[in-house]
Amino acid sequence: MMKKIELLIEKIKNAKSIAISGHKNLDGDALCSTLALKKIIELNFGKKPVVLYDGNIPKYLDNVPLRDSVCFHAHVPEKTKYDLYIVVDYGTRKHLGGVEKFVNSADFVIECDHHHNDDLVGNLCFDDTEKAAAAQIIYDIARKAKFEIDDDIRNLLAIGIITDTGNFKFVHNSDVLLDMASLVDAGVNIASLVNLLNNRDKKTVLVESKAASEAEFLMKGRLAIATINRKDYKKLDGRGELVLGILGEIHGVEYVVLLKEQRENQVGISFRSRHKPINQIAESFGGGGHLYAAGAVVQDSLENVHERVINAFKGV
Ligand SMILES: [Mn+2]
Repeated sequence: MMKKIELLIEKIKNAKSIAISGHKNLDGDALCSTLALKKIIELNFGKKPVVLYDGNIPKYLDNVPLRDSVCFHAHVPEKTKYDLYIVVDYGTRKHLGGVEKFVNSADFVIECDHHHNDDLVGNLCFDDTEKAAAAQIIYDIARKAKFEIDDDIRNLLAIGIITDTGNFKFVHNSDVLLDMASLVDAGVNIASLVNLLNNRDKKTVLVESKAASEAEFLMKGRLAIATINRKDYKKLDGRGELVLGILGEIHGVEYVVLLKEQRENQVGISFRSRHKPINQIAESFGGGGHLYAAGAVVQDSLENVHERVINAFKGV
């Protein structure tokens, strides 16, 4: 680990241009761990990395520190070449979206991720699928390298952890709680960060509540399937975490599936599971993710995807 950190430090020191990105359509961890890393590099190396993104940043993240310092990828000239590209919480190559061309053309790529992925983009990898959030990997590097960190960085790392654990509901080991404890000891206030995140758009909350109230229950109530059609999808901000959360709270529900009709013949699927790993089902749809929370994007009609999902759960 120390050898890898030495190489990371050397690469940052020698880079004239540095870019950082998470996955397309950012969530709290993707946004906040990239912003935390940006600030760490600014504080410790006096350099100004750019955080590039593709897709949407949900409104509930509007008030996170340094939110305004991200740059939409299409605002950067196509031929721009970076000496160093750091991808954090990126998932897989295809989740990079519009920033992939910049990652491909960079001289050196470092990755810090906690997703399962067989096609790594990094020349130097700080990957750990045991981590609940990519923010923990950034925190780990910062501590081992003895980097200076400030309140913005601590709050950003804490938000990455809070959002990826669903306010600590998806914690599977104490490791993430120990990281949070050390952030709290250094001044992070969890209650005020949770409050800062309670900032959702009314339209999306109403669309998500409607999808939850119209959900169907199969397999004797063990499988809940909710659908957001194309018209409502336009009002959705984020991935539909509320629908997944509401249905997952119901007694007897083991699996929750959310189908989002993103456009004609394109459906985004989110899978959640209480006890059994669900990532293999997501992979059978060409997607992936974590053991109990995974997803896929399928080029097919909503009707067909709905039927295929039901078939995929036969025998589960
Ligand atoms: Mn993450």
